[in-house]
Amino acid sequence: MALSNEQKLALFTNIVRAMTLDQMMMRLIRTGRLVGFYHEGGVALAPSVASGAFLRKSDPSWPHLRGHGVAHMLSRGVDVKPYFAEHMGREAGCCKGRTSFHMSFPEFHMWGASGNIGANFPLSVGFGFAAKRKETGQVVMNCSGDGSYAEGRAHEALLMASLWALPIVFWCENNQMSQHSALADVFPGVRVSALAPGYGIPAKVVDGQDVFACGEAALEAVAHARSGKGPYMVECLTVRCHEHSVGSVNKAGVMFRDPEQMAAWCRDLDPAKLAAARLIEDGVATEADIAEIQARAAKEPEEIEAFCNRSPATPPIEDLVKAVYAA
Ligand SMILES: Cc1ncc(C[n+]2csc(CCOP(=O)(O)OP(=O)(O)O)c2C)c(N)n1
Repeated sequence: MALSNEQKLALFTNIVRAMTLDQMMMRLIRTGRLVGFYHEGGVALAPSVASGAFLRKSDPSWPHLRGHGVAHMLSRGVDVKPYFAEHMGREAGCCKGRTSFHMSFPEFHMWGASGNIGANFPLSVGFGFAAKRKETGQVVMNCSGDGSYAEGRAHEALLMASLWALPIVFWCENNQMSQHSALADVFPGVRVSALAPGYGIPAKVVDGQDVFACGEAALEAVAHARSGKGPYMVECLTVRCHEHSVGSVNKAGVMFRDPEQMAAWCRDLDPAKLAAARLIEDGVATEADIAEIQARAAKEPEEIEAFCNRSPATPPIEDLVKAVYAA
């Protein structure tokens, strides 16, 4: 399915915003202002930005953990300021700054990425079943990494979604790593989407560095599921050009992957740069248009940080214990 110029510009705007905010998170954690740890998105955010671009507000979706789902949230039009405030331990946070990064946005039917990787698969089946039974017309967007597909519940979900022809998009953001394990070491076969035909589910593999290819796949997958034809799988092939997370203890200082290879990916596979070149080449935008979009995105971190800083941090102990139900 072809994208309109307007849709391409929206995808481009959001990949620039997502990558800018990802770097903001990295600055926050490196300067001790972000509580906990952060899973850098880097050059792997194009699939995330496309995932929610063609959903309706009432469609349930699950972000993937990478980049803490910010790119998924932007794609759905969520205001991410309270989410940043939550990360910074501020009262203005989604949960008054008392938690971590597993936040839900019920108004958008966007549910928190679970700390339990793969937990969304059975829940997607539940949402899909309800949508079909109640004839709501909703589509469920089940985002995950490749890691979840090594779990039994992902396979049960694929089977049930197919048997009952549920309106679910299985959106796999495959960076070929799960934490410190390479996909090739834990997964038989070359492609996660090779599972789909076995379950009778149509599937598509796309270049995860190409935000427009990801967008076209999202458009097609959502239209398929919405039309009552059952589930659809999209595998977006991307890379992780840094270690799994920042902020967790690494006493041994071990690097699990080749730093030179990762630096080359960061340099050569930047989806925002690739998309900008395409927009200019195809006459969809001028250099000045691109610069304007980049300048607007560059201002966002300041606005978000000002919002967070206006809100008090570190509540008194009496207030903190009010949120503790058992100890
Ligand atoms: C059930 C479960 N097993 C293990 C973990 C530890 N863990 C956290 S993130 C992660 C990697 C997940 O890989 P993938 O879904 O491919 O996402 P990626 O980090 O590569 O973006 C793992 C194994 C967990 N959180 N939950």
